[in-house]
Amino acid sequence: MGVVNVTPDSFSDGGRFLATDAAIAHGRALLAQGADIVDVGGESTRPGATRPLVAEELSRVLPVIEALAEAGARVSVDTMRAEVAAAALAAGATIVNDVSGGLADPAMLATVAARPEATYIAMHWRAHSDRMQDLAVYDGPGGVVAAVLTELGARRDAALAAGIAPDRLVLDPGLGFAKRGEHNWDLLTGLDAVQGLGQPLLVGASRKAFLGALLADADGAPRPAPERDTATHALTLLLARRGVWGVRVHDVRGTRDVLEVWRRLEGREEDEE
Ligand code: PMM
Repeated sequence: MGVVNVTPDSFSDGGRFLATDAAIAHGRALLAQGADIVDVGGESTRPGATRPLVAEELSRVLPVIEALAEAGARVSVDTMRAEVAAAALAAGATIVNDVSGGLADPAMLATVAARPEATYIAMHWRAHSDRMQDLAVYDGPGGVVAAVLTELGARRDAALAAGIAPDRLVLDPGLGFAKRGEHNWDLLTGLDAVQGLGQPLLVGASRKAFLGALLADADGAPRPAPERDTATHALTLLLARRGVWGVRVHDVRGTRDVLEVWRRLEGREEDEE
């Protein structure tokens, strides 16, 4: 899944793709590089970000979704708003990527369930970006993995109860959302447990701050976002081997390269068995 952020303040694109035409061109480029899905988002979720008005979010994402769907792409909309999800599905998106897992908008689950052909991605989330890092506390037994199992399991149950089909429901542990660095590493280590929730998993690690911290320079300054792709690719390989459904990434070309190598070797390992 390639990221198409149509926001003025997305940390990794620096707002370069705000203009509709630039976002469409970026989406097309990601498809040409081998993205299976392009994920179009009009709300930045970086820590501390403020929310755009609904009309603003709609005007950012709809023309981009329309153009990319028309070009034959499988398009997802990255939104927490039922109104935006409904409009995006009408404009040609087939996947709703909701980082709040239905918590931000009480109408979301029913809206997606009303479109049986749509796939829903429910991410683990605790609060909007302005206060999510205050809630990055996992003191209970089993730490962050146990908490995510309980909280994401509840979102799975709510989505299924709302009528979303089990084969249309994808879960996401929500790296970086109400999580500190160590929490993300714990979740990556405990991914098998999250897979135990019984739904396919999407993981979004691409260029996130915990990788910047891992790769900090000698003075402790984090590695800048655009220079975190090699680390992202290392994680992608591990995630692919664990059988995740998808990875949400900025660098599609490099991701494809990693997956080609993995598939080639995986084929040989099977041949040898
Ligand atoms: N991360 C971001 C935005 N949307 N969606 C899902 N499902 N999972 C994620 O981890 C995720 C997401 C934030 O990253 P960005 O600002 O680089 O787009």
